[in-house]
Amino acid sequence: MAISARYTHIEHDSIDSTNLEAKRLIQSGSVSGDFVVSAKTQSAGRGRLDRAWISSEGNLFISIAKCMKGDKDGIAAGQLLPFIAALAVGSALRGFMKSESPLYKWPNDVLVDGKKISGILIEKINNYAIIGIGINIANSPESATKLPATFLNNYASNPCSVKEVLDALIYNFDIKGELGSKQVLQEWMSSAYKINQNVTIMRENKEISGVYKGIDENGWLILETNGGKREAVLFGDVSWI
Ligand code: BT5
Repeated sequence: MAISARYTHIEHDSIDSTNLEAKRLIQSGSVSGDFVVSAKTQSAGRGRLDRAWISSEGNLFISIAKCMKGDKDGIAAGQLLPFIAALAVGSALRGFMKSESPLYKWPNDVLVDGKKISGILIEKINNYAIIGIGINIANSPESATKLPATFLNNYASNPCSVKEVLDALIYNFDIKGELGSKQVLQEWMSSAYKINQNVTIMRENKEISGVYKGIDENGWLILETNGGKREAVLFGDVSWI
C-alpha cells in the first residue's frame, strides 16, 4: 500500500512545519492539485492557537493539502474535515495495534489509554484545506504536554516504520473522505472520548459543566447542563478540565 497516486508527495528531512511549507507552496503557486508534505523532523511544529507540537525523529509529520469544493449532505466539507482526519488516524493506528483502541477527543485529538498519540491542525488557504497531522510512533514527549502523551510502538506487535503508518493514514483518509456526513459523524461518535460522562470545558474563559452527549449534525459538541438544557459548542478555545 503506497501513498495514493492522487497526491504529489514532497518529502523533507527537516523543515520548520509541514503546514507552513504547504502554505508557502500554495502561495507561490508551485504545486497544483492535491499534495502531501512530510518531514522526518520539524523545528517549529505547530498546534492550534500558537501552541507547539514537539516533533522528534521517528514520528510522523505530514500535511495533506486538498482542494476543497462545496458541501457534503448539507454540512460544509471543511467542517467535516476534522472528523474525517481523526477517523483516518484512528483506523490507521488500529491496523497496527494489538488490543487498545484509539478514542477521539473533541475537537481534534486522538488518544490511547487516555494519552495523546496524535494531534490534528487544519488550516485554510485560498481554495485549499491543509490537514496537518502528527502521530507519535517511536517516542513521545515525557513532559511539557498538558495531557500525558504516548506513542504507537507501545501498543504494536512489531515496531512500525513512519512510511507504513503514512501509507495507512493516506489510504484511510481517502476512504473516510468518501463516506457520507452522517456516517462520518456516527463513526466518530462511536469512539468518542468521555461520551455520556460529566465534563467541564472552558469556553471564552468561562467554565461550563454538564454531560457530554456527543456531537450534532454540524459537528458541534453537545453538552447537557443542569436542568436538562442542551448547549451546542462550536470549536474555539475549548479545553477539557
Ligand atoms: C494539536 O494542537 O494537537 C495539533 C498538532 C498538529 C501537529 C501537526 S505535525 C504536522 C503538521 N505541521 C505542523 O506544524 N503541525 C501539524 P493542540 O490541540 O493545540 O495541542 C498542542 C498541545 O499538545 C501542546 O500544547 C502540548 O500540550 C501537546 N503536545 C505537543 N507535542 C506533543 C506530542 N508530540 N505528543 C503529544 N502531545 C503533544
